[in-house]
Amino acid sequence: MLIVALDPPNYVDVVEWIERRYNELKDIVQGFKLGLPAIIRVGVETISKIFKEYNGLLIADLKLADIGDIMALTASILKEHGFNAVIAHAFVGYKQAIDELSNVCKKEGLKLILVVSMSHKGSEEFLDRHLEGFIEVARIAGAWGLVAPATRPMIIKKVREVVDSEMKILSPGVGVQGAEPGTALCHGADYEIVGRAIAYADNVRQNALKILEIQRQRAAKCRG
Ligand code: BMP
Repeated sequence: MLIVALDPPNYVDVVEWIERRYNELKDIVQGFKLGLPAIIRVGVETISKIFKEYNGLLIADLKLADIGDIMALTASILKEHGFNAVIAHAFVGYKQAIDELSNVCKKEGLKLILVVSMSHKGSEEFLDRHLEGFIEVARIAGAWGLVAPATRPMIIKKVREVVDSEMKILSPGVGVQGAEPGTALCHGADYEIVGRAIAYADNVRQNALKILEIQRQRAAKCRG
């Protein structure tokens, strides 16, 4: 299961860049994730036009980390513009923060995804010390999914052992950040998030197919 992060580089026509990748990949991946590099450059209005016909996961990755009212307002705006999932940080806590965001997500039919650990080294400095607490926030909030790093698969394993099997685990860090395709899936993730290894390749579709095949082979081995 594959989600492609569309983070357009500088000096490209962003609309054309996103459209091309969307058209080349939409029938073979489960979803797309757009974050600040795409959203601040073309805005949600334009993004909603590009993905108008899309039925897969369309994740707004603004890594929300604010008071509840403002995250809730942001989530409604994103929903109005066609996104069907939003990512927020769990570290802001439940009360007057994730509780309010979660209520709006439920009301609007948005999937709430909470970051419990990250793929870069600095995640060990603060975030990872509170992993259990963040998982608890996600559990109380009834989050749809969690972000946990493909670069440190033992964290995924730990998360999978304690969360409900219904809760999805989405794992970035595959490709450029070093994790091999399929490793996160073998440790309990539901989706691997891949950005540059696909979106920056000369042949985007061919690279995505290659990654899907490696995922398939590795998952077949580890799942027996
Ligand atoms: P790439 O495969 O090009 O490294 O991109 C990874 C994507 O996942 C980026 O959009 C990044 O913002 C996101 N991400 C991450 O790399 N690590 C995390 O812990 C959380 C993320 O959302």
